[in-house]
Amino acid sequence: MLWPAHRSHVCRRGLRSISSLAQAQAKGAPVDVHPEVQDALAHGKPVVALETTIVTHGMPQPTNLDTARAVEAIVREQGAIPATMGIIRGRIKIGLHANELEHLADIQNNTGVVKVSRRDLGPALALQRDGGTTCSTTLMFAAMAGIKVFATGGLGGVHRGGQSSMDVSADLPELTRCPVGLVSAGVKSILDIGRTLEYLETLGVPVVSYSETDDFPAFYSRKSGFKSPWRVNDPIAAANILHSHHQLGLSTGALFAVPIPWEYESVGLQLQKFVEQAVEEAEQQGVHQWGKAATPWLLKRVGELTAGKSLESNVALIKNTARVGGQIALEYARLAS
Ligand code: PSU
Ligand code: MN
Repeated sequence: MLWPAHRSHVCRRGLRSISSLAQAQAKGAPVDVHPEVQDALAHGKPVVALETTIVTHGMPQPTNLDTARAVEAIVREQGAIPATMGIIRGRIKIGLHANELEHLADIQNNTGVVKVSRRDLGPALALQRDGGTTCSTTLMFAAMAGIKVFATGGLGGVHRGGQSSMDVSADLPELTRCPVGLVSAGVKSILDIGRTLEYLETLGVPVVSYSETDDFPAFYSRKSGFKSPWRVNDPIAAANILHSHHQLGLSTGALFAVPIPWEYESVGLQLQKFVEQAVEEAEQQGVHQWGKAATPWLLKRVGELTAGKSLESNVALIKNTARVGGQIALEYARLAS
């Protein structure tokens, strides 16, 4: 029996991640869209969403701000408009002004700035906090605005021991609710990469290596030892995958895993033993009790142990994902027009 139209509507509403921008704004939600982003969305121009937890909690100063600006510039060079997300005094910003980005980059050493994932959103807005958006909230704001591509360094995942600690990033289920292509250099080997891929399969999220091989990359290095179920190697094919989701009304996004450029591969292999050391130290110190502080601590510790080498690789891989993200956004805009 066919479901009455209103039933399927209710059903879809139940699954939806977040209101559309127009609906949220009609209810007076504190959301501001950068005029340049607004113009691009209104005219079907390509837009790439960017996150800010990497700015507020993922990288030290001044590399955090330098990288955020460089990544915006790379997106522009591809012909797309960057929409760097953030929360400023309890307002969602879809596209930060230059001074707002500087503000978020500046306050990371103070206590004021919060790492905001889905569960933190209501409190951060109501209490008028400043916040960096994780992949989960960046996906939500992209979906809200109708942005189809999001570029970042590393997606969160299942932490080592996550099968008992249940420390699984809110980034993963968010990919089931936001029809957005997330372009990252895979997930970091501070995580349990195998279980992260298993979980994405359970959630029904396609994982696609953006590469000449189907190796799933491990952030600092091009291979994790695991394979992606799918592989593409050009922006048109990637955009077609997103377009298929759109045509079917699928609520799921897709993960495009772009390996770090070749010249960083040998450094990446050297970094691996320090990643293992940081994970061991975290376990000894009781990482499970730290909640959302676990990932920033691990990133910082790997940076210290590698005397900044990991940071150089991190900057290189995010510039690379921004380039690919810009190209995919361009092709998607052509398909959708
Ligand atoms: N991985 C990185 N750098 C980062 C992050 C992940 O290599 O800065 C950030 C991203 O914003 C990601 C978040 O969404 O950490 C995941 O945190 P958690 O593991 O607490 O869910
Ligand atoms: Mn966690």
